[in-house]
Amino acid sequence: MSGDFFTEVPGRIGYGGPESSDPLSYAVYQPDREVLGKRMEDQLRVAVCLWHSFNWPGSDVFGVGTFDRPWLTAGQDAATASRAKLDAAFEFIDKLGVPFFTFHDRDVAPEGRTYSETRANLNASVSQIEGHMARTGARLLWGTANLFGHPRYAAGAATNPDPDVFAYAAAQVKTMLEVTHRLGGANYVLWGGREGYETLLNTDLSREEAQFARFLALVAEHKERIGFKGTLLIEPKPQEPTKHQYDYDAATVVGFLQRHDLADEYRLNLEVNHATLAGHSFHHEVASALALGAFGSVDVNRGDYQNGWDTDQFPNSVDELSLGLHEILSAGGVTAGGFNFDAKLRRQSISRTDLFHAHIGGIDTLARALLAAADMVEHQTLAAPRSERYADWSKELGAAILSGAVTLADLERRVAAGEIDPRPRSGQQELLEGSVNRRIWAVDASRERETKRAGR
Ligand code: XUL
Ligand code: CO
Repeated sequence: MSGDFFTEVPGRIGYGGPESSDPLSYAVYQPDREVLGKRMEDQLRVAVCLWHSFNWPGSDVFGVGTFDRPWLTAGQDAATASRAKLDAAFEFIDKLGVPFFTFHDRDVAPEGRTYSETRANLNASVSQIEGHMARTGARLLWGTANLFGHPRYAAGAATNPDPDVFAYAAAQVKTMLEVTHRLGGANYVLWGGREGYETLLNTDLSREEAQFARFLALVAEHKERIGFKGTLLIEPKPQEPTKHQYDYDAATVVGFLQRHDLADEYRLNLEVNHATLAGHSFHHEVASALALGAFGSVDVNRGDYQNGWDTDQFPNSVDELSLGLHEILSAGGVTAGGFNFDAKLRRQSISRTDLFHAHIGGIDTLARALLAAADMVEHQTLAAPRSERYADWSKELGAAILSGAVTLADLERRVAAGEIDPRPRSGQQELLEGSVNRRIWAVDASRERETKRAGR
């Protein structure tokens, strides 16, 4: 297997099973294992993101980079550095054995002195990416444009008070949408990093909303024009970097899209840590997006429950992911979307191999959650009690109310006549919590049996 950056990992990470003592093997993730009629790899469509892992040196607001990322050292020739970065990134993706990757324009090519130079830098990197894709079989889950890093975007991109900035952002997205199309991307993501405000004292909310809607309409038009068949995704996040971001959460984004007649054009890319920042659970955001017909894809990671910011840690809670995955599987699973590891190492995790440990642990957590979720779908653990709970809405009274066949006066008449006399019923929360845990434990037990049978 080619590559000389991650030399401590000689080949592709394989399945070792839960009893394996080799940390450079998967305990759960088995691409070919069948889960609800699909290969595990196709249920999860795992992606590695190029920004946290290859384009971030491990700096924070208090300190400089700590990681061993030679291509990020200052003073090098930009094209050579970019090539080294892509070589290492695709060596990693290939060795990890996952099907997808994701990137921003600026992750793979630096900003030049002029827009044309920037675009030429990007095109050169994209040609190299094509070569890596052909060689390794890696595919693009989504591309996106970085509309938040450069100082020109400090007051927003589409929502900037200066139309010149809107135009610049439009040019950047046009190029990156075309790049995503050229690379056969399954989706294109828009995260409104600075589409929000720092203070209402200088902000005209209605103007910024109109600008943002115009921008999204232009993007959808261009998608049609170039014949890109992937899904356009908006990634909700409530704050950080700005004090308040317009794409606050799933429900806010869908309301915005509906107000501007854009709901058919866009779906959502939900991120676990963004859900918690919005005061929701990941389960809530997934269930809301599905109920609103807007679910698209997932940025999988986790937050820290003591911190109020986006820590973007690798996921390690099966419980947290199982419930969200259960909703997704119940609705038929991901289609064009997938699970993108928008997660980053802690600053002290400085060995090259730490990047493998982080992804292997995260992917195993996700795979384990998938098995638990599939088991709940098969056993109708939540589907059966849910449909039982609403069963009366299919009977005479419920159906008449929903079809509009009765008025308030009709209902009052029947209540007054004593014909309708509701009796409270149990919501059974603790019973259901126990049922979910039983399924999670049952998956553990059956895996233990399998391991014993395999003689491991
Ligand atoms: C920021 C974030 C982004 C988007 C892509 O919190 O999640 O990395 O996923 O721009
Ligand atoms: Co994200």
